[in-house]
Amino acid sequence: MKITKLSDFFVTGDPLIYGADVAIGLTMVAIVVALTAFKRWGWLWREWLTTVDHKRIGIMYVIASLLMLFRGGVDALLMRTQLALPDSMEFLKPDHYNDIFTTHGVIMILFMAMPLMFGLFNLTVPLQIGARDVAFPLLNSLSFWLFFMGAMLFNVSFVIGGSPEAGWLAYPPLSEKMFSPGVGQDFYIWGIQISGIGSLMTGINFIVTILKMRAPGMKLMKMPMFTWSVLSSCLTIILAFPILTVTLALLFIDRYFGAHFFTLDMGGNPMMYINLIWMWGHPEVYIVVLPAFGIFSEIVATFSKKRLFGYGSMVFALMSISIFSFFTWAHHFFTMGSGANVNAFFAVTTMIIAIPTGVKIFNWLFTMYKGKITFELPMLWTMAFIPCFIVGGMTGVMLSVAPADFQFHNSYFLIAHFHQVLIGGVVFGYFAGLYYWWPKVFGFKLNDKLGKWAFWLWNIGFYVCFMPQYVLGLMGMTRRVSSYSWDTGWWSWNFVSTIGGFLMGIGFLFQVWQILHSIKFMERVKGDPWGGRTLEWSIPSPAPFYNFAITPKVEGRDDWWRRKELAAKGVQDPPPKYEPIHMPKNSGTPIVMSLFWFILGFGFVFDWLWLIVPGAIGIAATMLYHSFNYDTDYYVTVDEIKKTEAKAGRVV
Ligand code: HEM
Ligand SMILES: [Cu+2]
Repeated sequence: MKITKLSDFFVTGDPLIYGADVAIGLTMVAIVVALTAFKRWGWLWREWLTTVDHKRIGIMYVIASLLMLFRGGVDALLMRTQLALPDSMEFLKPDHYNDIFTTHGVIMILFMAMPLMFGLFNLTVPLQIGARDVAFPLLNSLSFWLFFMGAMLFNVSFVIGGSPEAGWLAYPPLSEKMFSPGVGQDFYIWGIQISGIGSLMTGINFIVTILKMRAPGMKLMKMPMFTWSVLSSCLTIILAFPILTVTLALLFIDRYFGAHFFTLDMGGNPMMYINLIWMWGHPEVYIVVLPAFGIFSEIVATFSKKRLFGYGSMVFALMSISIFSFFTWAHHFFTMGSGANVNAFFAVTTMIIAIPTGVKIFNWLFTMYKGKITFELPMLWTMAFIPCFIVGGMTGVMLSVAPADFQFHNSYFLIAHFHQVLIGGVVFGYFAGLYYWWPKVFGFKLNDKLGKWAFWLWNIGFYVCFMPQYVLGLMGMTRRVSSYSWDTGWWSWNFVSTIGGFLMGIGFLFQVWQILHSIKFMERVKGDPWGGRTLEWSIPSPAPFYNFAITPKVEGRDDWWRRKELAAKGVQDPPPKYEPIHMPKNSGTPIVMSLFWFILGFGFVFDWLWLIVPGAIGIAATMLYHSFNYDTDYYVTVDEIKKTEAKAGRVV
């Protein structure tokens, strides 16, 4: 793009955006000043930016995703504010509203849910399977930095160049050059593409980790349920994400080189895009929800003090959901004229998914039955999830009835449905996981009282916000409208809905407060604060950098529980015999290479060859440089292990 005046580059003219400019500028200055004043640059680089430790990478994922939850949440509240004040006032102009629902959707799914999920994978999986790290630690760090740079590239669009505004899935022809001539759509393509490569690599990394790195004795059917859910999610990732990569690449070729894959003139077809994007998009929603199922399984068993009911059927349900998720994509366009037979097929395959999901819910309920339940925060979130997800699932089945969908399609009924499963299932699930594993990761507990406030605000806010939207949908309010007239009778429902949105926003603030408060009054915990069942609870909290001083030998499911039972009967573990531990060294390659990806992406967005070329050369050069680096690992000495273990205070 040729820049002839300032407003070609910086987004101008909107007071909200000027406010954001100032806030971003001030925050960056504050960060730089703080790092310099406290002499923390070296520490940041050595301990965090170049780390290959899965636990630290997990923490960085969690922090980044919570920031994105904030950004996506602000977007949501801006939209809800506009919808509470229709007609009379143009708080958001229609164009700006388009920007915001597009960035909100993309950020929530790709830059909030996905990284929060990867954060939990990283924090937990190696510990659950008794491993020292993931299979490819350096690749893991590269995945994180690619996600991060992709997210940043996408995020700068609202102050530089302009946001995408063709919806979160960017249907052509609207997303083609002809109808979206600005750079927003290119930010969309490159932001998602770069982070998507990272996601694909994470999928591969965790599949290999789970298949190859389990402690001796941990047969597949002895794995903790969360690990199973990660495996099923990652298998879905490696089948689905290549479809996304290709689809976005084709859209890029359309926009950049004037090809016509997705335009009707010159023989292309937008329907092709819509099929492809949903072949990724539908499995994507299962990719994010399956790990939540795994989290609930761990929590329900731990806080009911019982082993998980129906282990085998849980595994079977996870796997069949990931397979079936690939045969349902056309339910997203029942109304687009596929014909009755095609619609019937996809309606039935969609409804079938309710069966394994129902099996899982019954298994959780049976696990709780006659259990000694304690209502700690992770368990509260799990209990809130179950009814919420049942209602969301049932409205989903309603939508999957093809003829009925002609009524519901693109109405607020749909918006209410998918927020119910995404918030009630995914967000509540990951919160539960975060509360559950927090003491493991950081070695201290989160304040209970503030956490309960947050819990109730989120839950009440959720129902106040989204139940009215089912009604609005039935009253005929369609999605993606920024205004409506008073005589529709929609105002009061929308107003209530907006109040609910703000309650959830306050809930989020309580969580931030909860974290800050708990850091201040740090309540230290031992290795096993909840009375856990799986291996991650058998080592100190926070885990030493090498995780397990001695690789555990696994004999049963819930092996840590089994060992505790044996210990209660007086059976003692033999005294540990330490051996040197082989560890990977930190590396700057991932962050440097990802920075070059950012430069390349930015160059493509503005079509600046002078930026594309150094970006591409930089990527190739870092790769080449790294392939000549043989100094990648080291051994931790027995002495150091002994010292670290003594300091951490072994739990057994
Ligand atoms: C925290 C409370 C949330 C509120 C108040 C909220 C609100 C909204 C609103 C007002 C819209 C626009 C509806 C329209 O005009 O079509 C929307 C769309 C959307 N939201 Fe949310 N949202 C929330 C959380 C989430 C979460 C957690 C996710 C995903 C994990 C999510 C994913 C989406 C998606 C994919 C869209 C569709 C965007 C599009 O039409 O292209 N939202 N949301
Ligand atoms: Cu779907």
